[in-house]
Amino acid sequence: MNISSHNDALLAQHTRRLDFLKSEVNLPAGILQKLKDFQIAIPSWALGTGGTRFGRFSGGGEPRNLEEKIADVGLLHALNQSSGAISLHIPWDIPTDPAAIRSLAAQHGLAFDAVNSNTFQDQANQAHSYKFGSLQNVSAATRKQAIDHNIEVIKHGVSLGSKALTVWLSDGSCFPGQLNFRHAYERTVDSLREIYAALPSDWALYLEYKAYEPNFYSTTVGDWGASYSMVNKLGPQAKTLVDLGHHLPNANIEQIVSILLMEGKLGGFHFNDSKYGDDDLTAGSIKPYQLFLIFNELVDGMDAKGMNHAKDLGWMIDASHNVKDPLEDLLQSVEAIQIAYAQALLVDRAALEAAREANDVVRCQELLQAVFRTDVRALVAQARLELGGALDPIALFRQEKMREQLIVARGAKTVATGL
Ligand code: RM4
Ligand code: MN
Ligand code: MN
Repeated sequence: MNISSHNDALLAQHTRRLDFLKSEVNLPAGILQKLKDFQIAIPSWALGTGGTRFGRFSGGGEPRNLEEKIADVGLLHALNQSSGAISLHIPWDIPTDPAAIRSLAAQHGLAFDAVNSNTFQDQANQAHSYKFGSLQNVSAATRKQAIDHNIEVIKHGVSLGSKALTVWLSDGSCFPGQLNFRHAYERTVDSLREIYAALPSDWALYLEYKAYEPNFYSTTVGDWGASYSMVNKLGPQAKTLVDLGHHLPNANIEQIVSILLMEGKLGGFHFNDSKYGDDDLTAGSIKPYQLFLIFNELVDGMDAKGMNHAKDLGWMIDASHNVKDPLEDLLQSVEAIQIAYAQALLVDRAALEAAREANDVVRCQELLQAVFRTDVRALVAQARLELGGALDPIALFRQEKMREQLIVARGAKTVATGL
């Protein structure tokens, strides 16, 4: 991959854009370093084409195993220098030889982010079915199987150097009357306590919530209130994970984020975007202003607590769909996240606070929207350039015919494990 000749060809145009941005806004000291430090984990299940329940249209050259998934994330990271971690879903991606997998990832400059358990599907040879739930199940044996699976996932994570377990439960009910809500909640908390007890002391447990799907009447961890109350019962290492697609329509996600962060219970993120539900579309593709407002709260809340932006929360993408090249899509998501983060760093917080104290609603909006309407792409590109990445990762991906090369190497009909 010839990054430097690609960058040389674009340098004059890039410099012009960056100079213009610098002439328009005051860049706060350290902003480039913050952008350079900010890494976003890529989910191992997003490297193949995502299907829907109606079909799946493979794009060809999909990774056939964990090694090839790591190579794909390595490719992304080489292009953008901002995708320095991979988040694994077990059992879709079991590391059979952890030492070899670890060293392969290290060769690509990648770390292992949170590991994800899966008790929303039955696996071959599984003794008990999750049809009626896992951690909430009325059967103690089924609950134990699900608990043991989560503990197994922690062990895989430990072998790779991960530091967090993400638990997303599809548990709930499809019809009124099917479930005793209190019993389901209590059983879930009791099961989570057993998983929590198996966490290494430097690990976190992220409990993700989701309003609906695959259950359509109730979800046991259905909103941030349910997750928050549960993680509070578990202990300090348990936190809530916010997946942007998991809310009911029009939910004020930035306010949820702000409160969880203030309470010290925000663990991390699954970035994606949506028009209707858990659509898992490219981050920033539908509601970029919302993404900016979320980052605005994140930066404000993290600074209020003196937190390290890059390290103190888990930043992950959780997107997967069926019409784009997954690698190009992930490059777009990472860039959208960085743009929102960069813009949030540009907000004049003192002026915003003063306007709030003066009840100057108009000025508040002006301050935020002035930043949102500033084109910071050159700044994000500069961070990439300084790290040795490509000025225009998608253009380079296409110029070098990377997908075509993957198809030659892996075949046109490969199907990655995942959704
Ligand atoms: C769920 C949730 C989880 C993800 C699965 C594949 O909707 O977002 O985080 O692991 O999908
Ligand atoms: Mn998710
Ligand atoms: Mn989801």
